[in-house]
Amino acid sequence: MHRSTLLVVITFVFITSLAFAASPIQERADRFLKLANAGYQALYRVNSEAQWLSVTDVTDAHDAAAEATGKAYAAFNGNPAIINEARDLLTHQKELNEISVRQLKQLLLNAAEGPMTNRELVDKRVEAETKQASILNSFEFKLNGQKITANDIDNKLEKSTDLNERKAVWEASKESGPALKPNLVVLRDLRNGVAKEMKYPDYFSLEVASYGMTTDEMIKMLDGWMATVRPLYLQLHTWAKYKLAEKYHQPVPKKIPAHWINNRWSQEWDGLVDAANIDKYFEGRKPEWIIKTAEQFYTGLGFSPLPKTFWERSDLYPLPPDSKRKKNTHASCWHIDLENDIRSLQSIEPNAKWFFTAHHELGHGYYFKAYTRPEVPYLLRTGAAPGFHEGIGELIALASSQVPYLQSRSVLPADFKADKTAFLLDDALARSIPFIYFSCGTMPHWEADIYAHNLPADQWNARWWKYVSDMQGIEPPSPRGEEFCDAATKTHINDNPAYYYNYAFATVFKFQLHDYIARKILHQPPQSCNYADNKEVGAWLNNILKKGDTEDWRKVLKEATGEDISTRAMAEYFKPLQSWLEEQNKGRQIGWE
Ligand code: X8Z
Ligand code: ZN
Repeated sequence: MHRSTLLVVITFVFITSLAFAASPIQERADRFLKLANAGYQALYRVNSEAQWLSVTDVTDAHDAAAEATGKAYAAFNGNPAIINEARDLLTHQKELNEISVRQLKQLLLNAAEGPMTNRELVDKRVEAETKQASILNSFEFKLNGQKITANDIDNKLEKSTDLNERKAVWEASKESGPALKPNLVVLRDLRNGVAKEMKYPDYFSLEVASYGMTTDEMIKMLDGWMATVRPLYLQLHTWAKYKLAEKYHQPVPKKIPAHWINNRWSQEWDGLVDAANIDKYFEGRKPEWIIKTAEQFYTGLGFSPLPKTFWERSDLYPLPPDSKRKKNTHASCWHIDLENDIRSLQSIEPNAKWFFTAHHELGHGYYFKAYTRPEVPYLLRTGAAPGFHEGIGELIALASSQVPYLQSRSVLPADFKADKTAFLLDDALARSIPFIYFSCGTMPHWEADIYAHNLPADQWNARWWKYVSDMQGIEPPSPRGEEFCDAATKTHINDNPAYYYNYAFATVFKFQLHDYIARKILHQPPQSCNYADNKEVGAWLNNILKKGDTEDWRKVLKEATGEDISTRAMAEYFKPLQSWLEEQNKGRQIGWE
């Protein structure tokens, strides 16, 4: 080789190695993040184990353990050394790769849940959180002095046509509110306190920061979604109240009394469409069959079976009536160690509602599984946004409710003739449109009021019912004073604060994903299609899931569907209903104003 050529080659090698060698700042970040990830995963596991025990078997000893590990978890995540190093490295953001920047930001979000710059405050928060969970998870509902489970409440509201009985059951379901309120008032200040310690204006703002949004931006997005589907909601509301008035032999009211609706919070309006009621097809089936069929949904798409430990460690079925054990009755799915220890907590009974819920919960489980890979650091083993996690669950719940799928799994007979309008109407009522007004309206507005706007505690129930009334068009069976705290009867208000708008996001998002899958992959009508055993659908979904939180949620959504977040797909899905409802509602007073 000629000498000058050699010189050129050496210079080239030198320059390229400089370009590819990590900068000192990147090296510092890599070393720091390696340690931070290891510590985070270790404490996450220890804490999750203790939290799991405390919600599946509520005892003083389990509460004490959960409180201790909660403090240890915060002591690591909120350690000033971690906060300072993450902040300092972020001042060099431009010199760092994207995945490092995302981890550093996540470290600061985690720290803000328990910043040890104010240890006393953090300890108090952990203690109050543990206490609230314990009250919630061990609360015993009573009807006429007799113990009644949450499933029994739901089943009674599903079946009873006696309005006096319905009112009594509905009122019984609100009894947990007064028990939960005093400590929720304490928690409001403690949650705001930790957020403020890290310079967030309030706790609601800290939670929406996962979307890169402010409280006002989030509320504006939610209000926008409500506005776009309002004409359809007003038609559905009108149709439903006439239907219910007929069912209960009552005059047609302006707003719908809450105890007329099967759901305790009127969040979903199940059981209004007889021709779409498929509960009878679940009678006599085993709860085990429900969860196995849900797993089969995912394995059919090409995902691997759930780990053996899922079946050994999950807590999936209701407790026997004489059981001394107390457990949380709301469904959830847990990534205990951010590796392969995945568990679900449910109380599955053989009905349609639990069938869809089981599909939803495994959506979380399969999301965990997909991003559990070396390329995704522990700190980013979460959804691209929290609403993505809920959205995947909701997408599969939607897919699991469609007639061709139910037929392919022999839930419905092969010759079942579906009344398409009835099923679409039930889809809207039971899984989508009224839910938008609860999840975009009542819940986030009320929580923004208590956290961001410091609503005095003696106005909490009045404000709750103002939103239920104005936004959902629902009224309580009789006046509800401040001796009640009806918001606190909703699980998430206690143990998943400032989170519920994620289900609103999930609802809008699920229709976008579903629309893409139905039209572009399956070439079937979105209102009636079948994902069963389609590997292409699985591969497409896996592309979203496997990323975890390594990329911005807007980019992930756009790359997958070509769209930004919007109600377009949801509105198109239900378009055939609008004119049908207008026809049915001819001559009726629309809405409640
Ligand atoms: O809480 C849930 C899931 C657990 S992540 C069962 N959902 C919301 C609720 O029940 O209020 C699913 C949809 C709405
Ligand atoms: Zn969920």
